[in-house]
Amino acid sequence: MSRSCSILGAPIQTGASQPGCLMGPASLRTAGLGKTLADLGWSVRDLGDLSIAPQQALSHANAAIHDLAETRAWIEVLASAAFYAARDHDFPIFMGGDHSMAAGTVAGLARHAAGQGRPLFILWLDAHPDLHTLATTESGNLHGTPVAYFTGEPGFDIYPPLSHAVDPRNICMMGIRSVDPAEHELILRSGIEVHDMRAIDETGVLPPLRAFLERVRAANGMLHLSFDVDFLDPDIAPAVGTTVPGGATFREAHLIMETLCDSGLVTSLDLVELNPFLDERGRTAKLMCDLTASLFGRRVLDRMTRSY
Ligand code: 6HN
Ligand code: MN
Ligand code: MN
Ligand code: MN
Repeated sequence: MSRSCSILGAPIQTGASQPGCLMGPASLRTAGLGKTLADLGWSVRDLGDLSIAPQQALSHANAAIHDLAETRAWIEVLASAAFYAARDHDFPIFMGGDHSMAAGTVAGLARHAAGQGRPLFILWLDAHPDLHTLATTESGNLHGTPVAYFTGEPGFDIYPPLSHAVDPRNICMMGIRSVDPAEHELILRSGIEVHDMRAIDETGVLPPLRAFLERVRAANGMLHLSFDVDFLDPDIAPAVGTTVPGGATFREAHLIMETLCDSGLVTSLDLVELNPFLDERGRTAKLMCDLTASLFGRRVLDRMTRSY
């Protein structure tokens, strides 16, 4: 029997400063994400797009924060939808939408994992650690906050209550190259494993990835991949509002996805921050589809031995 995956759209853009991410799910569908996975032998169910009701404005002591009520509502619907998608499918995919949505998807997945009696691990591919609290964000863009929220940092009383926090030691970040001072402090304090681009330059992607996968396997963990488009170098992935030079190359990104596929350990995926308004003839959407295909089993040649 083929394994089942679901694709669910979250057209949220209130966590970002620039509009456009709300078109992300439509762009990924147009690039053929569902068919690509079906062609690889997966049974694919498109669950459509989520939405939120109109919200009354919420204010916060940090006046920089914008669209708090809408983003909070998205997190709430996503946490519930992610829990059920993980219950009903082997491999749920969440199509963003800006990265604030990971506050919801990871919260729901952590609840699902706890119900299975398994720890949840997170592989965070991003130029940014997204580790601001509501008190420390200076931009007020809530896509900079999901990791602080789902690891149970204080100061998120206005977000939906978190049923199960993720242990910071179960998080591995790769591709990081833009860190604000408050985030830096939290990295040092929390024990999150962070491989910045300098580390990737020095070792390549495989040694840190393999070491992390060993930890996931040893703990019988579930593994969620949260893939922010800006992990990639802007030269190959221009459709993102927060470009930072010096990102992952085409082959580094594919090698990560191929290695994750070989490991068989990944259980869910966020594809976030795609802003189709900034794309060039759909190339970023197509690249994200191709990278997902590598994660779901597309390969040039079969290997005799698995060597993740
Ligand atoms: N993302 N650290 C910056 C901020 O505004 O807090 C950038 C956040 C980027 C968030 O790319 O998902
Ligand atoms: Mn499941
Ligand atoms: Mn991000
Ligand atoms: Mn980012």
